[in-house]
Amino acid sequence: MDSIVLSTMDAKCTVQRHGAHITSYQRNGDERLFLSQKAVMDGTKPIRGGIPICWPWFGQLHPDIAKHGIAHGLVRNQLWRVTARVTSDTFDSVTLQPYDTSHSLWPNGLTCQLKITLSDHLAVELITQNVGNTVSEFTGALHTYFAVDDITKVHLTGFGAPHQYLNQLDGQHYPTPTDAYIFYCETDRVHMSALSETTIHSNFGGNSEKQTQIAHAGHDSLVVWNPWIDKAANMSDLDNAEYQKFVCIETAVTQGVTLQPNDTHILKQMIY
Ligand code: TA6
Repeated sequence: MDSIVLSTMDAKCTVQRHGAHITSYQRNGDERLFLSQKAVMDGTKPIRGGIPICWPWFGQLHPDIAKHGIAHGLVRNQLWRVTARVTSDTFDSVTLQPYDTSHSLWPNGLTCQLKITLSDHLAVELITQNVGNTVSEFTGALHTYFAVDDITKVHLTGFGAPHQYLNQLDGQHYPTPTDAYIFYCETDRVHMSALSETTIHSNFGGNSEKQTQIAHAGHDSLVVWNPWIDKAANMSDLDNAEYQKFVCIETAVTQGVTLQPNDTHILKQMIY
């Protein structure tokens, strides 16, 4: 698969041109992202793991989803081309945009770019511009799969500010947990809040606790997902036991962004 490798003194990031899909981010040799051993890497389907780009809609949010059934939009399963490549002694960056904008469901007048910058952190920016002359809207997400050693030894912080989350499993809204945010079953939650910093604590309480800090911007929601045992067993591109090895923390716009002509929106996730 055609890929680009960004590198600095102590970090490396691999981006597949298929889907502009980041499949690896290593800092001091420590892999921060999960990539399924069964990920399909021949360009015939979205890659399971890394950072799928969900645009111009998140999940099932397109109004005609029942007709087309395409989850997570039009760009994660197509080839992107490099439009810029800038390197200095402190950062390495690449910008890409999708080749095929001809789909009938592509929003009028909107363009999409992904800018990836590796420095002392990894910054991923999904840039939407309205180059048309009518109002247009979209939803989307940076659907990041973070690597963990054991999902049952993970807890999340940064979700404490009082807000509601939508449980996508039953369609109901709940207050966000006030006790430790841990995982013990299938979890699929859209936190309706622009929380700006979250942390994944792996091997929580153990002597090898690891923290992954994530900053979010341009979002209206954070999505937290783990398929757990049964759903993982029904995913052909995920080994049955691999659900234990990741948690998705997704910087998202799920409430809809309306762009006036000449407006620009940036959805940004920073991984430290
Ligand atoms: O972000 C959570 C979610 O919408 C889940 O409902 C689940 O469908 C997941 O994304 C993965 O979706 P995918 O189409 O990549 O299998």
